[in-house]
Amino acid sequence: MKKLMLVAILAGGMLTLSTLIFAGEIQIGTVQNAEEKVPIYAYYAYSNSQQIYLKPEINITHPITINKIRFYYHSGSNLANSNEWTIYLGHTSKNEFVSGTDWIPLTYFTKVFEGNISSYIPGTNHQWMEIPLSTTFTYNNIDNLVVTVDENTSGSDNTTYWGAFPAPSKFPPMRALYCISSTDDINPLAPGPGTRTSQLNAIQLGYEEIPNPVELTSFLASISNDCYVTLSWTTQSETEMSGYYILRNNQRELSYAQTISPLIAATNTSGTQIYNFVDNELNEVGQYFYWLQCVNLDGSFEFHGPIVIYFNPYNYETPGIPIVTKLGSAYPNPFNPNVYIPYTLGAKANVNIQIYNSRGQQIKSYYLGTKDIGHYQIMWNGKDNNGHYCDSGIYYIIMKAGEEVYKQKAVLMK
Ligand SMILES: [Ca+2]
Repeated sequence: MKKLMLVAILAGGMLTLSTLIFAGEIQIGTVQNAEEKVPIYAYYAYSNSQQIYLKPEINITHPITINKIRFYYHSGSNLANSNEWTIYLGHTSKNEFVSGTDWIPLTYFTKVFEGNISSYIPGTNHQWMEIPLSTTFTYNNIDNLVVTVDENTSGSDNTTYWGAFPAPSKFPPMRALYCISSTDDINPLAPGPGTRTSQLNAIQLGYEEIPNPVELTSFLASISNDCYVTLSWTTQSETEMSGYYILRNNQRELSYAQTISPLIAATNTSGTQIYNFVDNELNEVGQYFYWLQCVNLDGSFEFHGPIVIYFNPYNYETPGIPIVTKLGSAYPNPFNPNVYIPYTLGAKANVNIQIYNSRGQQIKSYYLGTKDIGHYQIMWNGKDNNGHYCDSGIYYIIMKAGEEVYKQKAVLMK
């Protein structure tokens, strides 16, 4: 059983996914006017419209996956001849339509609804009309949003009004464009010349909850007696998770941190799950930063951390835990040409350290004399007793403390 010598806990305590997304609704625009032309112009047999909603109006902090749209049904007919709608959502960098032919091509739009909206018409005036989308659309929260509605039922209805904004101004930006036909069903891919208006529909967008793939409740690092760093993390629920990677850097900089673990497979259990990964590659004294990468099945991922530890295997002073005599792991390993050899003494002892090559020849000796209880290290400069640099290869480090003998090895790699 390893005793924990040091525990570093992430500042801030409990972690949750930074991109946690809840189901929600947003409204764009406040109903100020009654507008007959958009999204559909019921007084004419066929109509088609595009409206641009600006990113600041949408005013969200992260991308959302839209799954319903509501238009404000102000007043008018039951749309008996205006009920076959096709709705497209898309992105644009445009802020307005500069002419009656400045349609935004539907090439990259998503057809989110196609069908009869009769059942969605509110029973009374001045209500929101909710249309559930058959295909969701993820708004990127970078561009502006375009809503296109194409009406395909032959015949016309009495004028029908929709809630709109803003209040009229003298030089309003023209962010809506519509066209009508009394005879021909309009092709939304090539609508023909239309008319611009500054009156946009007030709309509401519903967006779906994206299940939180993992809830992480802790991410800890500890250093054991044998100088290994153990990273452990606890999850409360996992769905659609592929697994985890541990990354490390000696600076607080994720962009060039090194991935030091294989993919540690997730269990995808709903209960508490504890994971551990042991980093046994540290050998240089210093600060180390660790990150946990959570990888979802779809390949998307999140980083957590960093947590920081100070690694100094030669300077443990833990009250109540007696230190034992041992020869520590040489570092760095492989080395060239200098290598540090740590050791601790649990009792006062006469200490010698000898270094042997792979042929069993003693090539370097340190007669260190009598030492008190404590932590020590020596540095070997890679030279033999004659002052010559040694060749690449495995070297055995033998420490004699009193009557006890301890052994380690290190690789000189030039
Ligand atoms: Ca019609």
